[in-house]
Amino acid sequence: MNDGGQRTFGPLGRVLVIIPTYNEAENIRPIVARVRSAVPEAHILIADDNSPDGTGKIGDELASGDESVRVLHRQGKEGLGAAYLAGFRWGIENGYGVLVEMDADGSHQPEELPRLLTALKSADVVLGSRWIPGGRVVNWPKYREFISRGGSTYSRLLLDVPIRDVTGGYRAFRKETLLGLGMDEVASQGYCFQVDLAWRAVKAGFHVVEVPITFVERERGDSKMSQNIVFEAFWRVGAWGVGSRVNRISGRRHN
Ligand SMILES: Nc1nc2c(ncn2[C@@H]2O[C@H](COP(=O)(O)OP(=O)(O)OP(=O)(O)O)[C@@H](O)[C@H]2O)c(=O)[nH]1
Ligand SMILES: [Mg+2]
Repeated sequence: MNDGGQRTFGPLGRVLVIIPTYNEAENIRPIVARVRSAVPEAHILIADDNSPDGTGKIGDELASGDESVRVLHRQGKEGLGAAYLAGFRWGIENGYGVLVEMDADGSHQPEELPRLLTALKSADVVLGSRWIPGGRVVNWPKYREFISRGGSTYSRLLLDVPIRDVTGGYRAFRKETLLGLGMDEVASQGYCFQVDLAWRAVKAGFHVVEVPITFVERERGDSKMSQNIVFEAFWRVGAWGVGSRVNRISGRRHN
């Protein structure tokens, strides 16, 4: 990972906050209002997977009254990773310089976004981190903390990434970072999607910075977290870790 010490970083450009949604009807209005007031100059893209509860329609209502809000209507539920990739592409095509990942359920507090954006002035990507000093979680049962901390430790050790919170989903990327990390080859979903992007950023030599955040457990609506998502992350990260070690060893033999 690049330490960023010698680098000069260009201006940030326009900011797009991408909010993926699936059945977040109760959450979408409050989260959009909070982003608008915390970072008024940022624009918002709601990436909705045709939520049966009408989240997309509420998004359209918000967009009709506010030029800064747009909705990307997707055909059906394809997972968080696919929604973010579509949002990143839309943002890059539409001239945004900074692409932010933020959940709809309030876990990622918009009021903390200015700190992430400030850090991005001298970084290629900024990760909101629960597991560095100053970071914390509010209202999480012990088992969630165990899965999250365990998943980060597992990924950090297997993939050799010097990041404390590898699975977190509150992030700010420069456009150039997304274009340089091989976004088009990303196929993973859920937590694994976040690990995948972080690992790619490190491997590509980008300067990755963690900023402490307070993660607040969702108060309204249902979680889309599932055992499958945890399991996917477990086996994919395991396979990547083994694969990269085998490559390193066979590379050494051939040199
Ligand atoms: N577009 C889209 N968004 C999704 C999909 N799955 C989850 N999301 C959104 O991704 C964000 C994170 O999902 P959550 O259910 O909050 O996952 P989580 O934070 O691991 O689980 P909780 O802690 O229980 O909230 C939320 O804004 C969801 O609405 C999906 O398939 N498509
Ligand atoms: Mg959540």
